[in-house]
Amino acid sequence: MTTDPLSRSGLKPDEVPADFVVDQRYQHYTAADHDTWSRLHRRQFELLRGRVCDEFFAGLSALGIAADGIPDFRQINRVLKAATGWEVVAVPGLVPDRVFFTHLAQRRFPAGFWIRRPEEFDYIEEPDVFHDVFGHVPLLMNRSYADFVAAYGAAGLRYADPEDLARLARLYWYSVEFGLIETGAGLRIFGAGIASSPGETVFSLESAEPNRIRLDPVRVMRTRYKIDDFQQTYFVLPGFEAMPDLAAGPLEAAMAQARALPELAADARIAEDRPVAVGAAAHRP
Ligand code: HBI
Ligand code: FE
Repeated sequence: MTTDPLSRSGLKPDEVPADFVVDQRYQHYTAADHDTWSRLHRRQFELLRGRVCDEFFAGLSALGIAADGIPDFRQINRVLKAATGWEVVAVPGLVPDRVFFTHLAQRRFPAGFWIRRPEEFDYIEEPDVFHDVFGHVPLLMNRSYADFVAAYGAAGLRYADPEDLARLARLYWYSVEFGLIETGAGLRIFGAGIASSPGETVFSLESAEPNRIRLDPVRVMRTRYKIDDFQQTYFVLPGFEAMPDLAAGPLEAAMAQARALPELAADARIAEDRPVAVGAAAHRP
């Protein structure tokens, strides 16, 4: 964690408990904050039509994550908790890895409660409420995604070696953050880092530049990633039921294979890769 987690939240250190969970302070949002949310929501909703998987729109709708303003986490949680046992908790920003893993393992999704400033409309580095709630929370209604994210948290608590943790984080990065998925209607987005970014929404599906290859856990765990630019490789799931198995046995088997093989650059191509064609049915509403 490189940035000061409190810098954007307006909270003082003594206002943040050990688990980093704070009140959303819903009444503190200004009209300008809600307007930023509305404009971000409208733009992404329009752009995602025909580009994001159906489960994403189903989740937005079921949870009432709408353009009319920043959602109240209490309202989201009424529906989410009953559906998959998950809840959204407010945090000041990036939290330490162990704290993050512990929340996920217990089906609490830590969401930044503050929203980007108008001058950061197109891009921010830290996760704000738009990235976390618009990007991640809809798919927590999907059983496979919900189980995967909880298993990721539990897995994070089983590893201590920084290189193992880096390999594990790549599995999350290339699926939950930047994953693509094959559907009957063509290739679709499901990663939150893509779904909350207008530029990457188009780039990930339509650019000729990046690799798009079938998600293989060992291949993913070997692949470094860029945090300050569009991805050079997208991994494609054949369906949500094919999310990697992060239970102790299968994960450790994949981890052992990845440890024994060289790391790969973000734009690497290797002989075993199974490229996925964008296809004529993709990205048209
Ligand atoms: N904290 N709030 C928050 N959100 C994240 O996505 C996050 C984090 N802390 C650590 C982290 N992600 C990653 O480095 C982990 O996947 C290890
Ligand atoms: Fe994220």
